[in-house]
Amino acid sequence: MKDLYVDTEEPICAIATPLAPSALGIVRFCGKNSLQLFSQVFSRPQALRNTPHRGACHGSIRDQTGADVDDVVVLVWREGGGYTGQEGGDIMAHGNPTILLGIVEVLTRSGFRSAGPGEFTLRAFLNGKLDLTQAEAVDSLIKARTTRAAGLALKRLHGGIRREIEEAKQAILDQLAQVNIQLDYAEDDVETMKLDRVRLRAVLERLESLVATSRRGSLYQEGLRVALVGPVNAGKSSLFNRFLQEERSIVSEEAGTTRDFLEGWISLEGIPLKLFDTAGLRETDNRVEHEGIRRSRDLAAAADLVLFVWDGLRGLPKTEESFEKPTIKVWNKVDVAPEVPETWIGVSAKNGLGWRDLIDALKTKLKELEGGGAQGDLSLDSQRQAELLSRAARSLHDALDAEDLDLPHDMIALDLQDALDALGEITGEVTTADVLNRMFGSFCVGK
Ligand SMILES: Nc1nc2c(ncn2[C@@H]2O[C@H](COP(=O)(O)OP(=O)(O)OP(=O)(O)O)[C@@H](O)[C@H]2O)c(=O)[nH]1
Ligand SMILES: [Mg+2]
Repeated sequence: MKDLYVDTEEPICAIATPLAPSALGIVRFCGKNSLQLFSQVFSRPQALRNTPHRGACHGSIRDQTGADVDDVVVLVWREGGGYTGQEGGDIMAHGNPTILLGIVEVLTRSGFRSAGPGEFTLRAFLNGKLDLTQAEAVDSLIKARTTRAAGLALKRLHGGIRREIEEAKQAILDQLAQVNIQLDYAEDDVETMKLDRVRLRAVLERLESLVATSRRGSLYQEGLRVALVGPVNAGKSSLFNRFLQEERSIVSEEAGTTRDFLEGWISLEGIPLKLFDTAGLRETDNRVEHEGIRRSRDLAAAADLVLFVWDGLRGLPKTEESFEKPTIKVWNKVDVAPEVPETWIGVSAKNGLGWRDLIDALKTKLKELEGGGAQGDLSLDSQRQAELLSRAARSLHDALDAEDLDLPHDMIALDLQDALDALGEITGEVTTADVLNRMFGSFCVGK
């Protein structure tokens, strides 16, 4: 990937909306003197230059031959304001992909560079508009698949994680200052200081419970992979269709109908679930079906949760297959096979009987998978944050242990400093270009 960290003031532009016919499409730009630069291809340069921060200016964009490309409204951002903190604008054009690409071409001809992924947000970060937890929240917000996931991301965007970290940092910093005083006056006969263990333990608990929310974070952000697995004709495709509320997968009384797997997203309690309908398991000489069955087993192995679907008409299975994954055993066709054995959930994919029970069983499993972390609505969604928080917690532990063992104060100081560094990396006070490149490289272009 291209290094994003090159020139952070250079005028850049990008299409910020999907390339599909729509009422409006937005091309955004920012950078040093970008309004002046843009005014050269705008039909009303003077009016644009006079437009105040957050003001709108109507006009048209012209190509190098002077031909109009589109009538647009430009929202103007002055330096210090806007998303990035740099001067720039959002060009609201007609949402025709050809027009939007045409506008970008006009801009790049006149001195703008096409922005890389996340480059606007990178600039917002570098200009102090966002810290890294908020920048990551922006990405999560854009990619969230359910309203609940979006709500959690918005909490982070509003600084939920940052505040937690700041509080922890303050407490650690206070203690480090005390230890340093002790170090500076080591020869003098000052009273030996003790760490405020109650306060530091409270901080440690907060950090650890934040780490524990990361499971929930990734659950909401990435969703859960749920595989419908079972013998042929058990009703996997029928269940899949009922979950999706559409006739997506072919259902037939013929055994071995589904060969390739199908996937579809649903939302349960705000958690996105990616469902897989798979080929029925049985012994077969057919090579295509055999390959399908191999894929079914792979999907079950890679899933977070398996719905093992069984045809109740066949009576209890002689041997129970284990997928070494959290599994819900579904006794399908309960409309014609009403004797549901213990530990099974009886449903009818055909008429919806028992559906509530299946959903409840799913919800219970989701709760288990969501894990601990009683931090209200806060959740970490990035592995990066979770790793750094764990490191901070470990160092804090070490500092407390060092005191228990009567180790010298400079050892305690080192541990406290490392905890601070880790926390600083989370918010982005200390980062490297490498970290930034990696992080922003996965963003959408135009954000
Ligand atoms: N009575 C009854 N029939 C059902 C029910 N669910 C599915 N069936 C029937 O069972 C047959 C097989 O259903 P499918 O959904 O295609 O089963 P499958 O597990 O996807 O089968 P393969 O793709 O061949 O592995 C069809 O004839 C369905 O109409 C149910 O709850 N009750
Ligand atoms: Mg099927």
